[in-house]
Amino acid sequence: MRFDVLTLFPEIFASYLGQSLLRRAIDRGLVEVRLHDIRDWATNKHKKVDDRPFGGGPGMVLMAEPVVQCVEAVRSLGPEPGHLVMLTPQGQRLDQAAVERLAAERRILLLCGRYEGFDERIRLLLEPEEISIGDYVLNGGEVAAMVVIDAVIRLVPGVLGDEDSSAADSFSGERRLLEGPQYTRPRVFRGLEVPEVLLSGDHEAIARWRAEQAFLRTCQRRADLLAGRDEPREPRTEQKESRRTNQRGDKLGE
Ligand code: JDK
Repeated sequence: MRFDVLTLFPEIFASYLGQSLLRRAIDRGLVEVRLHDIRDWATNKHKKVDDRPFGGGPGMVLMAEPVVQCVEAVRSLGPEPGHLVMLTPQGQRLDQAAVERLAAERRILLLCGRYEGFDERIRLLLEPEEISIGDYVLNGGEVAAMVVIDAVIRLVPGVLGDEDSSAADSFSGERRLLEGPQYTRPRVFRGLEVPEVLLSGDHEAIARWRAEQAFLRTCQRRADLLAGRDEPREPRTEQKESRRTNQRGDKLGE
């Protein structure tokens, strides 16, 4: 999987790319990330890449020329043009289904903007897929691009040490439920004990308990994820009630 990141701030990516999981994936040739400075394609003598919006208004707009030139040049660097993704608050929300779709690409170009956004002609000429990572305003596309890379590379075979763990993720595979509680040593911490069933060695009972806990936690926190599923949903009043219970089903004091 190859990523080409087009940005005015390539240095933002350095520490993320040096992180061990990604470093190992890059060293093993599973993932490749190339950084391209959009400013290198500025044609004016001051290397200016932003300008005031026509019609007036606050802030500056990223100019079409350096961006379009940069995308065209970067596309021609590889054997295939690649799938162009523009990070923007106006895009389709990133979810695990979108991540899975992106993971099927061989080459992805991630276009990161700055200022108050992109000159519209960038969209009209390049027809990128526009992706938002959530309904809040970042200062630019770089952090969103790292989110996309981070989520996608988990699905690249061999990137995670354990081949199974990405398939078992909260939002991967068939389940699409939140995960239930997990515990590791010690068995008792500050008086809080690990649920008995997890120590029982009864693998069927453990699987049943985990499935229940995952369903319960999803009902309590993200009932929206259960919409359109076959399982019966709890009525509203019971849902409200279950917010005040802990994972064992005990009432919490108020
Ligand atoms: C790319 C620049 C900053 C964008 C306009 C918005 C209401 C008008 C600043 N998921 C997500 N969130 N944010 C981004 C993202 C932000 C970006 C860029 C991606 C490029 N910015 C920006 C738009 C505005 N402003 C709030 C008033 C201001 C992706």
